[in-house]
Amino acid sequence: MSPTELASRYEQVRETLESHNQQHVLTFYEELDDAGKAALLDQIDAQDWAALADLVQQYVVREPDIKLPASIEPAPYYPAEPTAELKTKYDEARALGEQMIRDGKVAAFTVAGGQGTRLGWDGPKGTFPASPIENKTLFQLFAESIIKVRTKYDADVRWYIMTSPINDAPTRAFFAEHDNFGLPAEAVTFFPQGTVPSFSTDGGALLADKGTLATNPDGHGGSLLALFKSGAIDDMASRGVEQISYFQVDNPLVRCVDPLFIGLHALDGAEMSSKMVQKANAAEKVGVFADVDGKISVIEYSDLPDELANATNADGSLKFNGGSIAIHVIALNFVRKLNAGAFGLPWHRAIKKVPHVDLATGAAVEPGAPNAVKLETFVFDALPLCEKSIVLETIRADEFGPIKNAEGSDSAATSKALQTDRAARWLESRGCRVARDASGNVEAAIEISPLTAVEPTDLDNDSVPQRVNPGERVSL
Ligand code: UD2
Repeated sequence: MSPTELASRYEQVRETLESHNQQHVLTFYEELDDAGKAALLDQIDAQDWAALADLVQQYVVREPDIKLPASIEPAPYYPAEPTAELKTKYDEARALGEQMIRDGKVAAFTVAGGQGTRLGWDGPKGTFPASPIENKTLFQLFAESIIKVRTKYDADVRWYIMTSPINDAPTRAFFAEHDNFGLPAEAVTFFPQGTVPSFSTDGGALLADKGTLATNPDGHGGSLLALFKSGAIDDMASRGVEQISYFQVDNPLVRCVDPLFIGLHALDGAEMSSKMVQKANAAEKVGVFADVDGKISVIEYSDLPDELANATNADGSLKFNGGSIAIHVIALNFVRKLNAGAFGLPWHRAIKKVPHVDLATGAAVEPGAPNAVKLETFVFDALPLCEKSIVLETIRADEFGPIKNAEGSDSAATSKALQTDRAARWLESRGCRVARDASGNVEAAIEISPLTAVEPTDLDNDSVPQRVNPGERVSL
């Protein structure tokens, strides 16, 4: 770009920024070389500053008002174990789900764009070693589950992975380095999610360095936009995919592609469906499923008034018992529909530590305490936009053992114990005697590769040991 072109672009950009009171992001413009100047102008131009100005007013400079809907009831759900009346429907749903997988109508989809700050892992979260004996990474466990489904159903199941601009290159490199863990290269597609500027609490966009706006990924809700914008939806459609099996990168116990769940969702003609677990207790920090003005919704735990969180049924059980574990089936057509109009999920505000440049001195600031507002959208906010949505209960110990923290709850240690326990139960269901202590804890380490089994019935009797003794390490 010639100096005159650069100068005229600069003027346009400055005017736009001034009209939204964000001109400070050009403070160090003159210190940049021409390439740096052009890159900063490009980044600024790529933002919709008028829309951001609204967001700043609504979400950044003050806490948004939480409007509680008039009617909130617990959401209806399909129980994990079918009642007598539902037995036939579950059988039919499972058969339908299996047929859809065989017919290539289902794709697996992982949201892996998060920053994983809580875990303190230096790299994409999916590269974290997660399994109890073999130390397989989260990505390897999912890849092997998908390989198992592909072979079991002789099906072309594709895997789409949403990264962020920050972890896209290292994620792709990790897969390349490991030959996609045995999946054919064409079966794995990566695409980065969108980002939004991070703001100081007074509403000013922050600079990450003198020539770059500080930005953050736009939340897992951004997946519904990125699936479309990246061309992933068109790619899926060209292969005959109709349903997307959505899961998070942090849960090694997840059933990546579940025929029963997919089948129930399809049989009921749902647009986006969810799995739920019984909440561990009233105070557990998970969103709850609710029927809000006739629509299935997830209400964030922080938005659920205490009297509702603590409300009980006549038998003492929690009234709002359905915890959201972020496992969904999403119809391709629903993603298209969302993107056909003005796409809009509500934004959520989080106060986080964001390193930035001090505008007065140009020095880099590493904040010791949360200093900035990050805006994100949540995928479950699309649920109330569905014509039809179902919820299927799943057993926590079977399908939810996330790794979120370095220590304590939801850590690698708790997840590995849950993985071992599930493996033990699968072996026990096939007649194996597993050493357990008086409290029922497994006294050995057990790992069942997803290549061996993604459900207990995949285990063949010859490979199931007769017993697992205390202290043994058994890897199947
Ligand atoms: C989420 C849910 C919570 C419960 C829990 C289950 C929210 C607000 N809360 O909590 O209700 O269901 O999961 O484990 O969602 N991600 C992206 N891009 C982003 C942000 C996140 O891909 O911009 C991915 C991230 O890589 C991870 C997933 O979304 O796979 C969850 O992100 P999180 O760690 O922020 O969610 P968490 O644990 O607060």
